[in-house]
Amino acid sequence: MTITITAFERSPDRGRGLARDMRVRWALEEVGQPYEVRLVSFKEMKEPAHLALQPFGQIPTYEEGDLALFESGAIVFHIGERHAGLLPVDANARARALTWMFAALNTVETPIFDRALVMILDRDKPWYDQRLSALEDSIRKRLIDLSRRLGDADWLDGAFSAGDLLMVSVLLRLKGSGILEEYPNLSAYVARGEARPAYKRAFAAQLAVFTAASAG
Ligand SMILES: N[C@@H](CCC(=O)N[C@@H](CS)C(=O)NCC(=O)O)C(=O)O
Repeated sequence: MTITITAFERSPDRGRGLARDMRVRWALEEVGQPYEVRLVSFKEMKEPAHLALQPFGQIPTYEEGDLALFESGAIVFHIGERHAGLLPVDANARARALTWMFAALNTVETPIFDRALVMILDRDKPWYDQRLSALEDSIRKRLIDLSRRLGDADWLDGAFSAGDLLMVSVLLRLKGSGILEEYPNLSAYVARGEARPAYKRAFAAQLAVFTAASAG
């Protein structure tokens, strides 16, 4: 059955691979599943056809036969459940991988994404510097703990899993900010994720969309 995901017709990140279709592309590449991409404009994302798939009018979505999913974490989990390569077979190890998926999305992504939003939307506000600094403090709190837990391991819990895929995806938004670079083992962790062939294929595919949109 064909898998179809949605992605931005023209990603605001200009092909840096930060939009959340990237993590779904990466998961599909890790498990070797071919997929098609339906590109949507900001206008189309808020129209009934897309809202039927994604109630909040966002990307990514995932369709496979009569199954339609939204939420990048749920999609990555589904891919991991259906195909070998992203979730351990051992039940306890699988539960721990799921825990890291939630940790990435609930605990680590939240302040990182809030910082990105504030930097885009609130630069002209009188409280901008204070808010940015508070968010960066919250991020550092998370990174200190994550860095300590990772230590000198390659991945968070044994072999690479969907937990690492999401954690690396979330941390990538900080690359080049100077904050991630304060934690050399986390920088190296992110680089290990980016070095995976599946990541590279996914990144190239999303970049090709941006390049084509810019040329057109
Ligand atoms: N929690 C959702 C967030 C989805 C999300 O924020 N998507 C962004 C792109 S990365 C989007 O569609 N933004 C446009 C909008 O919200 O209007 C997920 O993980 O799938």
